[in-house]
Amino acid sequence: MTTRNETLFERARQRIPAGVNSPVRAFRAVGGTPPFFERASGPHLWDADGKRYIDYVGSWGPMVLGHTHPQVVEAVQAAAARALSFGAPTESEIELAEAICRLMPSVEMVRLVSSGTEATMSAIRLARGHTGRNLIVKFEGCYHGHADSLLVKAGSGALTFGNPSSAGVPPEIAALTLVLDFNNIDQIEKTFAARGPEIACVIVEPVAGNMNLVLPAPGFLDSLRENCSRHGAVLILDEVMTGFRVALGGAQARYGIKPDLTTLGKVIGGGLPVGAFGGKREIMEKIAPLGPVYQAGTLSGNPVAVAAGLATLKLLDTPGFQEKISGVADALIQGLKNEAQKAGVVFSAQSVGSMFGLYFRAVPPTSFAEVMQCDKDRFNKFFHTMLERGVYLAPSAYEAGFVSATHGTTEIDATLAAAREAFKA
Ligand code: KE4
Repeated sequence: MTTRNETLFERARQRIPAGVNSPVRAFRAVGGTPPFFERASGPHLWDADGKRYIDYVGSWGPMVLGHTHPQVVEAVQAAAARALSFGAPTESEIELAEAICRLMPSVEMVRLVSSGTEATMSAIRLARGHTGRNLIVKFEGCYHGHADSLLVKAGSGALTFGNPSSAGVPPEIAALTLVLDFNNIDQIEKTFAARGPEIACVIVEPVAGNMNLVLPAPGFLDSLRENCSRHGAVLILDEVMTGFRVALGGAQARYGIKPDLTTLGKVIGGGLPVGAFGGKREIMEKIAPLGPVYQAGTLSGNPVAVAAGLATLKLLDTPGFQEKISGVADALIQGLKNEAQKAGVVFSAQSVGSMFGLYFRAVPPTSFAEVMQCDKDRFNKFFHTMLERGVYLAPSAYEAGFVSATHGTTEIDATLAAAREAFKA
């Protein structure tokens, strides 16, 4: 019998490439038909066939409060009733900028945009404009959105030129991106020693969440900070995913690193399209119309999206919130490790704040190469067994997972019951 999800997927593929508006949603990493969701509430999603899932994707990070939080929905409805968009300044944009600067003191000034990609693309251009240099450094396995300069990977290794990891990226552009190995301090030292004066910026996910979850090794972020300072390069922490998730002040607060620029997204829009880049005043003042680096956006600071973001940040900034949500992620991780051990499955897991990583590998990976050693096929089988049992994990072995403030013992117990079956499958 054809399910409604299958019918919708077939129809979607007629008019939308692979039937989706973002590649990972097509389930090509795990196979099968993606559920088409119709509504969400708290920790739950319901698909077109009326099936309920416990959600550990959370729209890839934004839904930290849980879905359709009443105060966020109310703020959005009130804003929408006043105006959908002005394309002109509003007080609410000032309030969101002030909130970001208060929660992330390294951010002295901030510009709102409409996606994480816009934020990182603009931050890279700003770093190049500020330094007058062209080379940028990123790390293999880190994802910063789909701007040309950032869709680059290489045979990783110090001083390796980037190769396009997407058609349509001119080799001349990719060649300006150096790709190093995440957590490899030696490569950073060597790269800066050889080419420091040419490097405009380093951009890094301070906790990697796009090659599954990989924590920064001791000294890794410090090495980036020291080398950027010594050579006059801009350190950009891409906190689109980690911002307000691994700690209220983001990874920069958790690990005590002061970046020159920070990029944000996801949580600061509460599920609506908001991104941001910000940091040192002397750098941010190079942005148009103050300075020579151009950047713009029709819907930047959109009042309805800003209302969702403001309401979300206000609710996040309450005593005990981070401790509670981190505790739930930890309970999930410990429970899954126990179930895997009882089933004799080679499995590891870890969490940081409300983000978590699951690995079919004996110990959590500390590098891209180790992530590649995880048993992808075993994950895919686990993923589908969990999906059948109403647990929606990220549809890829190379993505992090997220809990929300609405995930409680009921959801964790149900997840572990499903995992008990999935580990045996
Ligand atoms: P967006 O352009 O998708 O809003 O943000 C790009 C981005 C930038 N930086 C980091 C650290 C990110 O994680 C992202 C986007 N993350 C992916 C999830 N792995 C979004 C999901 C998708 O691409 O559909």
